[in-house]
Amino acid sequence: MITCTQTYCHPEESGCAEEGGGDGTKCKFRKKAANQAESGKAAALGPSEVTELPAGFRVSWTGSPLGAQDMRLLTARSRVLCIGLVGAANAGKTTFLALLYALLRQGQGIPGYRFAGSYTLPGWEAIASYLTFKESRTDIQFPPHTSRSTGRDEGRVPGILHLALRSEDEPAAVLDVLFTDAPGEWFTDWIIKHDSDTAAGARWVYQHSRAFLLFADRERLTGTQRGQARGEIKELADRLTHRLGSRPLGLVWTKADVPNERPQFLTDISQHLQHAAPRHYREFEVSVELSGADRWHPQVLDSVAWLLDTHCRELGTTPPVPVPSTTEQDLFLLRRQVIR
Ligand SMILES: Nc1nc2c(ncn2[C@@H]2O[C@H](COP(=O)(O)OP(=O)(O)OP(=O)(O)O)[C@@H](O)[C@H]2O)c(=O)[nH]1
Ligand SMILES: [Mg+2]
Repeated sequence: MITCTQTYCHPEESGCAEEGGGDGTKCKFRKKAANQAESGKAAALGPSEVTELPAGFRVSWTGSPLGAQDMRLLTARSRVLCIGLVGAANAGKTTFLALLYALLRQGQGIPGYRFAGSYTLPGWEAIASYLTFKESRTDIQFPPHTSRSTGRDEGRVPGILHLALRSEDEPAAVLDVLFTDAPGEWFTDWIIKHDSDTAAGARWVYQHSRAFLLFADRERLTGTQRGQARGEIKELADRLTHRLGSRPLGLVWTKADVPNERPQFLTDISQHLQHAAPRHYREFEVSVELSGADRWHPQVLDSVAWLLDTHCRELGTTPPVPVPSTTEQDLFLLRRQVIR
């Protein structure tokens, strides 16, 4: 049997760890194991020849963005809400996440929720550090393009950032919220051919997310590529709404600081989405620009709060059955428990 050279990976039991649970046919470690088995060298391998496992790799407390396997740890402890960030390359997805974290770090809150921790603080810091003021620079820097080749998942699972939140209405329960930070190219491939190999990551996001934010780049919608940009957003909207069900969908207009001379393009996209009639739909306008911080920054927090509220409402909680006040029955037997 061909297994894997990596001690933490057991493809025969839980799928390929490198591919986020896939069959591992393309995994470099598995191929290596196969070659070793063929040449009969595998059994002779000494400890120094086995590829070393980087310290802390594949455990959830490294602080790096999570992978599919880590998600299982979270689902074992609580209700997990995965929010899929969908949009073309350069649309502003990673910057949105960086801004969200920078606002939380500054003490601002997601309305109705309290920050209760994160397994991926260094991951958040890594992207937010770009937006953080540095003495040597006065201009805003942005997080780098999310590359399709980086990460340990070979492009099948996005980097996932985690927040633990407590709802002010239900402080006893911790809500684990995951945000996918995937490269825009995945979604472009998904539009072109939804079942292609290169769209596997986008399909993963669609399948695992319980709520979505679709990113529309206002800057691109005013430039020379505006026609193509509008087409892409509409096609992404079609893919998302195809089997959306009751999952909430927020449209995020990014780069709100950039003047848009083609308001018709924006209206057109908005109408297209409303025509598809998602059950829960709202629009938000965001920008990192400090000049419009009062207007644009709160919408980052509001968009997340709206997704969480809508998701929790959709899950529903059974209302307690009212006890009639005039009853002859034993009060002990009438005790009701609301199971959440
Ligand atoms: N003017 C302005 N530009 C922005 C803003 N947010 C992002 N940008 C620009 O858009 C670029 C892309 O932003 P990202 O957040 O990396 O976009 P992304 O969707 O994560 O892109 P991929 O990782 O390639 O999928 C940044 O490098 C900035 O140049 C904004 O609020 N205002
Ligand atoms: Mg990105």
